[in-house]
Amino acid sequence: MNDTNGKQKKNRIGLTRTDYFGEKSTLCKGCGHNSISNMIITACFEMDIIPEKIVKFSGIGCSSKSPNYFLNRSFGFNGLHGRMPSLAVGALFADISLKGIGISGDGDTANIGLSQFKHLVRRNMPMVYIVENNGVYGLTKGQFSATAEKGLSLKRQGENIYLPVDIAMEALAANATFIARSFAGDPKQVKELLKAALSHKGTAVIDIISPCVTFNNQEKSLHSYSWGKGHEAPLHELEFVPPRDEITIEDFEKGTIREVVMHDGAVIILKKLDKDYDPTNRSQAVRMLEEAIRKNWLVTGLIYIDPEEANMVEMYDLDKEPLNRIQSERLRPSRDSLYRVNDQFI
Ligand SMILES: Cc1ncc(C[n+]2csc(CCOP(=O)(O)OP(=O)(O)O)c2C)c(N)n1
Ligand code: SF4
Ligand SMILES: [Mg+2]
Repeated sequence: MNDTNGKQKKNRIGLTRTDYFGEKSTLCKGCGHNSISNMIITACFEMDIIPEKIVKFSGIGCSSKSPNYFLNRSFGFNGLHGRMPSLAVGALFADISLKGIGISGDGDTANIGLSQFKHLVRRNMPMVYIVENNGVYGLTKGQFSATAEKGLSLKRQGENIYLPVDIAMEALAANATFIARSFAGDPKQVKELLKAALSHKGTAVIDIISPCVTFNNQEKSLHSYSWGKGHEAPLHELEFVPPRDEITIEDFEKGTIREVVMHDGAVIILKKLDKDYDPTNRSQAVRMLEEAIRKNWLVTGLIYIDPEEANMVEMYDLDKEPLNRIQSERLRPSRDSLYRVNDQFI
């Protein structure tokens, strides 16, 4: 991104987009995961995020390698397969000055890590939880994952005989406060959802259909580029307006928009398409997901949001000073206070 003098454009904190880069990706060319990493870079750059204020987490998988490919200046922790949520809970509880970005795969989240995922979500940790969903275990050469559709037939795997797990539905059942679905082939929507997710105070789950071009990209597969391109059905057109920017209503036709005000004052603007969908209505979200599952619809957009529900930091009423910065002298009870406690039991 260059300005009119050909110089790299800077954001409000003086950083260029390059300052948000990671290492060069070693994933296959055309893998959906690469496109998501690019959108994370752009969203963080455009939101003027200080990279050192982000902490990255992942489990195991091609998807879980992705944190290496964005935000080199942020700390990151690559954990065990399916165990990223417990890592994230510990780290974000210890340092409440950080925002988490977790990258997982469909195998990492919907197979081995399903219970970890659900407990993270119900604790409403302040983090973005991205599932790069391709219906297979890419890293271990394309076995069916729990999100693969029944009847999917792959060259070396035969036919999948099981019904799939729907990540958005699982998140809803676990009382997630932000649930979205997108498609790696729709980078604009991915970017706007990422911005909204980064502004959410609790756990923001984004299930992104992210095709594995090596093991699961045949035309009829529900996780392929061609299926996504031909069948994506957005619930709304979505735009994120940060708290510092004014909403200019002339940009939108009155009566066709719905605004969701976030806790930090940012606004998500949802332009109605043919459907009149309200993402703050939980029962409408359940009905819509049920119908989408039944009819194999790739419904994308903001599925559900509750911007006010307390996150884990608020539940524990933690002090503003992060626990990991408090010196041991202040954490350790004084000799006098210990005597006072002991005296109560004499
Ligand atoms: C405890 C454990 N079991 C199995 C594995 C082998 N394994 C590594 S990655 C992976 C699945 C990755 O699939 P997914 O999360 O969908 O990521 P993708 O590679 O498709 O992006 C498996 C089964 C492991 N590393 N650890
Ligand atoms: S094997 Fe599939 S998921 Fe893994 S990098 Fe290649 S295209 Fe991506
Ligand atoms: Mg996968």
